[in-house]
Amino acid sequence: MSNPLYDTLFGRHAGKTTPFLHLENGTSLSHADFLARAAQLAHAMVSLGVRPGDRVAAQIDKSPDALALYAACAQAGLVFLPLNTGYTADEVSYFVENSGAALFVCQDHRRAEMSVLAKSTGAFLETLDQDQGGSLAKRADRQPADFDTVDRDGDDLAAFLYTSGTTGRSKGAMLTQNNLLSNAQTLAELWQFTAQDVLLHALPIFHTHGLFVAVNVTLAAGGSMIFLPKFDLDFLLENMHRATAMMGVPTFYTRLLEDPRFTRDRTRDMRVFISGSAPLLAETHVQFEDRTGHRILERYGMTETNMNTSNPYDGERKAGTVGFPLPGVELKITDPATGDTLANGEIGQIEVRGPNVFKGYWEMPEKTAAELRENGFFITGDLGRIDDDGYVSIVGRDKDMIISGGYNIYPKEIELLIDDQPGVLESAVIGVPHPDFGEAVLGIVVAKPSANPEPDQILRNISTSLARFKQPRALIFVRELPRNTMGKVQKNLLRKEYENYAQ
Ligand code: MCA
Ligand code: AMP
Repeated sequence: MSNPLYDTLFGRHAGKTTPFLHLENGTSLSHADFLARAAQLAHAMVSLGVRPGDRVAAQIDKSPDALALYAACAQAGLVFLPLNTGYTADEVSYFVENSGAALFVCQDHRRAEMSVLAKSTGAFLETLDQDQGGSLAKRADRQPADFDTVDRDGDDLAAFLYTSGTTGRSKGAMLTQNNLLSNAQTLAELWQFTAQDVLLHALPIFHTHGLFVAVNVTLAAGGSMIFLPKFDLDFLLENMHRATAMMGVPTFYTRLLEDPRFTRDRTRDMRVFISGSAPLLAETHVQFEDRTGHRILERYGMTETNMNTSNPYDGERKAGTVGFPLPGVELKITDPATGDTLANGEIGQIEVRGPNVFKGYWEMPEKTAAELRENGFFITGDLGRIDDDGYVSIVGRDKDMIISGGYNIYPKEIELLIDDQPGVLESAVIGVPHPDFGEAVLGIVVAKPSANPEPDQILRNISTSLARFKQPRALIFVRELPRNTMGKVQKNLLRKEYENYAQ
């Protein structure tokens, strides 16, 4: 009997009374208490009728219980499907319906709003809140604190994460136990994590970075985490001396650097700062080293593949690069037209293959076939090059995507909503440089002849269907969109024209 993901990341910490989570209020939760709670949550879900292989969608605030729900899913052989808390009910309904989730766990205050969608999809609806609140927590309180781990194979699904596409429809990336486990073990070893490490955890846990990198690496090494509900600059500054490592998106690092309280002295006890999810500007890398003496370790990953490359722990961390392919991961640069491998120094599409690469998109065989080659190489949609020392750089994207504060935003989804508004002929949504978020969303709109739509009204209308972080910061009306001879909108020209808009 075995369950590789649960046994390796969670089960082996059974009985440990040392702290696993250090909480904001000064208390801590031991490994043993955390696992007992996970077991109670596993029982609670099973008591509802949820069975191995079922999907559990969760749109819940970050808390020890939220993390225990992930462990509970692993233990009960359920497929965990975490969702951004910023998503509107419209957005969530697609994920719950498309995944065929058997259970949807939401924030307690949104129960009424979500009950319609749960009814229409047939999913059980439960709630979970911070401080062990919510109906699932109450159900769990009455359950035994140990649970017979469900047998799983490394190739069984462990998680679904939805990632948007250029067509505007989200795809459920199916991740297996082995995908998650192999990556966690590789990274823990590469970044030299040990049981003595204390990770400053301020990322959300509904995406790869906060959950499958930060949490899984800590679990693989047996370390602990200072577990914050969200990014909080003051808390980070005051508590950095208690930590040894931090993982963050570039916005974390630029925000720290903007604060004069962030000094070399505060980072004295830190071992490593890791960045990813969005490009880290070389100048941020340099400023960070000047201020603290630490060289940020940048790595590169995707929802479909977890992590692909990393700068070395020992050895040169080259600013502006994402380092080397991880041990066990093959990476090549290919010609987008022919698929042929290009020589070092040439720019092409990045393809990766390894135990980290997902199983495909849920119920989307054509999309899977278009991106995942039969030989196992996944076409990332990123453009890059490999230098003569073997360092990979990302130089652009083949896919039309904006990264704002580490969140990915697909313009098509927003354009479809704007184009539907009264008086709008068409639109193009672009990312422009933003000092805090890296990129900000801007909508360029063409009105129908003789129509005069109000930008604020359009923004209000689409806000009910779109998470706040995806909403354009502004709409700019133009007479027409620039197009090439094929009729395709030239977003590069728009990005150039409005490059200073958000600065
Ligand atoms: C918040 N807002 C945002 C964002 N976050 N707008 C655009 N982009 C964002 N990322 C909105 C808020 O709703 C608010 O709107 C306003 O901006 C100001 O909010 P603020 O308080 O400054 O923001 P915050 O709460 O401090 O959040 C910023 C943040 C957060 C800490 C950077 O977005 C964050 O934790 N990002 C991490 C994302 C992440 O984990 N990505 C990993 C994906 P209003 O105007 O109403 O006030 S995994 C991945 O990409 C791959 C696999 C990988 O390689 O890791
Ligand atoms: P996601 O859709 O959340 O999986 O986002 C993955 C995408 O984020 C990648 O395909 C890259 O475009 C981008 N990304 C992740 N890490 C980095 C990085 N270190 N530098 C530049 N882009 C990155």
